Amino acid sequence: AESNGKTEIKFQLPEIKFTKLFINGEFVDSVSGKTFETRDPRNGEVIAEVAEGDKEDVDLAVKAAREAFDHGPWPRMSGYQRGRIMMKLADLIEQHLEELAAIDSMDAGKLFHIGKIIDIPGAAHTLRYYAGAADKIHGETLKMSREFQGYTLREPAGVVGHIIPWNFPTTMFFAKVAPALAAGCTMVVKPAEQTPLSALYYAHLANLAGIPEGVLNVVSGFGPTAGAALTSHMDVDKVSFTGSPEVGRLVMQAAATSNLKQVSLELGGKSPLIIFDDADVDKAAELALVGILFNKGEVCVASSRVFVQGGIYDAVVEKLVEMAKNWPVGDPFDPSVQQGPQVDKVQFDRILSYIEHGKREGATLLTGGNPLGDKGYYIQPTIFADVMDNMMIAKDEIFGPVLSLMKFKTIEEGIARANATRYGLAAGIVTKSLDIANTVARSVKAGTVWINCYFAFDNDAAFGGYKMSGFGKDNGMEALYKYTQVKTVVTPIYNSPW
Ligand code: TXE
Repeated sequence: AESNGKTEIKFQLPEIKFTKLFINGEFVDSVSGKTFETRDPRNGEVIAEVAEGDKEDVDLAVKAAREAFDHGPWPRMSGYQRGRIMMKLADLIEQHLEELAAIDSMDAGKLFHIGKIIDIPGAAHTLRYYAGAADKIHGETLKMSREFQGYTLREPAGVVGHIIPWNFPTTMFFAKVAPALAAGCTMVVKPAEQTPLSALYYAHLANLAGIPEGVLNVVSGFGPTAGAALTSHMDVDKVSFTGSPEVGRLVMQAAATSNLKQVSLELGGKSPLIIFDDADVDKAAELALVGILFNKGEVCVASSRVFVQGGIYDAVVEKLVEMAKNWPVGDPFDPSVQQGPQVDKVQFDRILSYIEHGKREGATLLTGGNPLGDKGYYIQPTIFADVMDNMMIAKDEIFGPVLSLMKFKTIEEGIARANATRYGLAAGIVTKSLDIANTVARSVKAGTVWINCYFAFDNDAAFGGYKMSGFGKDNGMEALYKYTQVKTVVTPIYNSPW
């Protein structure tokens, strides 16, 4: 298919049913009565008016979560019971699969056919993974001196604030909510202002599944108001944040100047994919291209810096450019399309300005570089070559379909340049050599390393950053433990034989 970005597919869009805040088991208007618009990035048109939560609404939501934590059934019921309710929520999500995938496509410009097989079923899987873990949260028996015996309890962390971004509205919602639910926490979720719709729908489904009132509250609204109120709240015990490094700093500051709440941050990246001379050219080019274009480059682990060793540089570049030119961009409801519109005008303009920077800084534009069509926020797959490590396009997270290509000679050079970034979220290695793969995997400073694959996520695979990509993991048992706190209990022991 030709890249076009013009055709808008006729698709029966779902009716938007949930646009109010969900607090203490009920959908309510914001205290101020204010609403904000959420728009369809295919055409910039308003989809719905959504309740705009602010400090007063966050206060009410935190109060409900506090009450549910201190006196409600959720932290007190057995892990097995919590797990059963979470399983029910997973079933409900699958029953509404098409509708939910369509909502994220309208709200975020995500591919409908991918949403149906990855994002939405993935949310159900995540819930089931943590549901199964809810009755297996163990402490340890401690090896203390003969006079004492001790053990640890893993208790729920308390009231949690989750602040989530717009690139994976469903995946991020459950990556944070599911382990926190399993641990027995209660919570307030602040979805991104660009994509509040599926989060509000999940509040409804959670209610249907039997999650008690006050356990899962959703307050839609903006970052500096609703988000900041959550991070500086004296009665929130922990904040889990995914977003930009700039806001990550504000989250830590707010935690520091309020009640020193625990914080975990996932702040994006500038992930290297390092392709060695012995790699299969077609496979390497495909990994590099999908690595940057999946979800239109709005991916925190996007392979935005591709390092290719001198011996196969020309061959990989030729293949990459050919594939990029034929990459189908267009309406996310079209099943033949691989790239939809950027989430909003702000991101669209930001990406285009980075492309201009790249040109001005002297990188060679091999393909793309322009918007597509006359409506909506579509951008051509864009590849720059001759990118120097100190150029802005090599340093900043662009969060769009823009790839920077770099040529390297030795393994040492590849490792050093891959690590020459303030970020450290993920890295990819393409090689047939076990020695190279092992050496690079251990040398690269990143929270996830993919060898001869990319985007290989799993509920069981802990995910999070090194360096300025943040700290604290999503996924895996690590994420479950993140929502617990460890208590050590000690008793004296008399006449121990050992
Ligand atoms: O992020 P923000 P933006 C990166 C990506 C992108 C850039 C800017 O490079 O281009 O950040 O995106 C909430 N207190 N990532 O501006 O503002 C906000 O409402 C509390 C990478 O959209 O960080 C939203 O819910 N919360 C990233 C969330 O923070 C605040 C995903 C993220 O928005 C707040 C998204 C405040 N003061 C962007 N200000 C990833 N790691 O995948 C904003 N928010």
